[in-house]
Amino acid sequence: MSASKPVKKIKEAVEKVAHGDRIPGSPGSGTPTLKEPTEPVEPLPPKSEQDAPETVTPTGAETGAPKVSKSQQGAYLTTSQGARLRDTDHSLKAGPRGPILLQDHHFREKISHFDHERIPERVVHARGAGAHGTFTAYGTASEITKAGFLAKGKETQVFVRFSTVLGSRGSADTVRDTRGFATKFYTDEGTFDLIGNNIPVFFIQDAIKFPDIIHAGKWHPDREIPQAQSAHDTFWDFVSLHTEAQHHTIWNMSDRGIPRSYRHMEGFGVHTFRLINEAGETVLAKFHWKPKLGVHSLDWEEAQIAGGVDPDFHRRDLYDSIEAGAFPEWELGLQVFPDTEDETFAGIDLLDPTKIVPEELAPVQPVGKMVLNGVPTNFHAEVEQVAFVLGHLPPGIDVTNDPLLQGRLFSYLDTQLTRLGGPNHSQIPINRPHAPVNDMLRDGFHQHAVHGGVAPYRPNSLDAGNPFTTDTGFVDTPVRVAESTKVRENPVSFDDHYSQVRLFWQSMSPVEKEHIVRAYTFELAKCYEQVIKERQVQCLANIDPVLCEQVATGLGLPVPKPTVKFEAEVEPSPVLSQIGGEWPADGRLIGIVVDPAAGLDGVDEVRAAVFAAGMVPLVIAPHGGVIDGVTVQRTFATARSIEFDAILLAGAPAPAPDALPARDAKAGTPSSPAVDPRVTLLIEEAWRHAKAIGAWGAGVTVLEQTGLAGTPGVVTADAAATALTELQPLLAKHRVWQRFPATIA
Ligand code: HDE
Repeated sequence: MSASKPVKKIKEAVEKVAHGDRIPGSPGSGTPTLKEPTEPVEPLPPKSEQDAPETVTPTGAETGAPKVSKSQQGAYLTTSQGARLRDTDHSLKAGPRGPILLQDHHFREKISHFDHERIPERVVHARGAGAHGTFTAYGTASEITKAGFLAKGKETQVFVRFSTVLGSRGSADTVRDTRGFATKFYTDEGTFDLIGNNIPVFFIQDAIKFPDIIHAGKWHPDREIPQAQSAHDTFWDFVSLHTEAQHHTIWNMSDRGIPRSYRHMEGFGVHTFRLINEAGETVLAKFHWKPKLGVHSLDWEEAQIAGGVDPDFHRRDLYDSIEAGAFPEWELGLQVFPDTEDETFAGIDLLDPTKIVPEELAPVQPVGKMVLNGVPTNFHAEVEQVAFVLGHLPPGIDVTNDPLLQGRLFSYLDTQLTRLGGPNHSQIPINRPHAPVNDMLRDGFHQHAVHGGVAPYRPNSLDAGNPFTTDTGFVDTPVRVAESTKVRENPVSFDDHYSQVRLFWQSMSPVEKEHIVRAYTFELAKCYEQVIKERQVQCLANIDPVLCEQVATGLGLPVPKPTVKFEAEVEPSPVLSQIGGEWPADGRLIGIVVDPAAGLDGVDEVRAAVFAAGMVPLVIAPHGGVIDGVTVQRTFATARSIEFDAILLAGAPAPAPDALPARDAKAGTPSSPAVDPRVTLLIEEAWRHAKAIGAWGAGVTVLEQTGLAGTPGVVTADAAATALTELQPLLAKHRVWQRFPATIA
């Protein structure tokens, strides 16, 4: 390649990419034409300007991500010092067959930098995905907090990172675990980090026990298995001995432990915070994120299949939905309580992070809306390097004495020191505040600022006394600390470990109870130690006799008597159940199975209708390419039902002669099923996971052959559009709940 040739634009190549030439067989594509260029060319256009394949960008909507080149900046490869390079593919050797010379600076720089590309993964929440967005305040909180970002109409940029807790960076998304939901609000008055979870309570009441619960939940130290699982002895050993963990554990064992997507999760600040208004008046408050799409979970079998078929299931959903223009959306809400001396509400200790305040007693009041509309440009720079720190609070929001919260105030700043290599991690682009910074922090590893001035101290006269403090800044609320003795103790009110676990169980619908029973039974059956199973079953006896009896039966254990006596019956909180509502179907995925031989009548029409309803259609055919002008997005080999929220059948062919033996083949007897067994599997799985199924035309015959026609949530119609219309109300309910057996009242 000659270095002297002028840079030539490769408009044609770019246009080909933009029009889907990367999808072999897409309309007008012919043979893929993108080849390695042989002379300097301009890099490909920024990601946000490219039309990704039709499957994920139906609206072509703009994302909020910064517009930078997907490739490097500029045409010529250089060293880190800007020296242009002539060769990067051959190391400098003493002759073509000789050893590499130490003198090869480019080799050493390239390999050495590569050797250090990874940073330590987070000790917890290592596996995550993040996105950019905007928060817009309703102004409804202005009377209780002076936080400027909550003033009416105020827009604030945000970055959100979702995560699992236990697994390593490369672990599967759909494991049963708590999910992190951490939001960085880049407010004008300094960054606010709201670091929450999708479960409103925590395992422990005092931060000093965090290493214990995490050592118990993570892999066993001798073999480093299992990965991202709580279904093992050490986890159940700890939570059965340490009964304050039982509340969080039942949430994990419920469907909340396996969310359908990040877009379908609630978020909770967990702790009680203190809000301060302009007049200096205070209230206590809990933060809640309410998803626009409602809370929706996976079925356990679905989650397990996804772990193998698509370990990036949640990450992919987040990015695909943003690129599809179905921007994930949440309302931020507050539960507000008077700031009384005893810091309780309705008898519930607000400083105990293992307790909720039922929404029926303190409704969640909406204070703003968050929309995520930008995917990261570079995962490492943004998602890996983002550092959430609990002490990042703007004026108007303060902490309480919750002992878990107090400990976290130390941990988050501390952990970044090793993870991000020193004290200047706030200077990393994703962590830079959008408010002007004028601190007196100096030097240290990775210092990027070139600080002027000679007096980074106060008071000074040499820098004209700058910088000054101001009364409009952050004020630590003058809260009275009760005169007391220095002790290592909890308040007595923290001793109740069971009443709210019972409350949660009793708030579930029969189907959800069934799922909880199965989850406990599965997880405990994975333990080797009998004594651990027995101890946890004893804990279940203290929660509810039916729960205990069902799990004990599944494990083949005797049913113990409760050791805890409830003074009064608990009041259920129906709002905790995921079932019964109807929600928008934005960005839901509809698989459309077609039979090329039968023709694609109505497919274009139904695709347009799916798009118009804000959902994404994916055409599934026996082979890839374009059939009757319609691009195939999944083949029978790549489609699994976990990906789709509903299946529409336009038709399905009989299996090809070289297909795998059919499911119902008897030994030695060749079988010739009428429908391709992969389609049968797709439909049967969708049915088992209580998803809506519809058919028209030749598809109706296929449904009849599977024997599922006429069962709940399976609709048939003469025309494609009618089939979709009948499917939509089922999607709004998330699942066809009556398909799940529910024997528990
Ligand atoms: Fe965390 N937690 N945590 N945690 N946590 C971390 O900070 C810690 C707790 C949560 O996407 C770490 O930067 C202690 C509760 C999320 O980057 C670390 C205690 C809640 C994330 C840490 C808790 C959370 C973290 C690891 C007990 C929900 C991921 C990496 C007192 C309200 C943030 C890091 C991200 C991450 C410590 C308990 C949520 C080690 C000591 C309760 C969402 O600092």
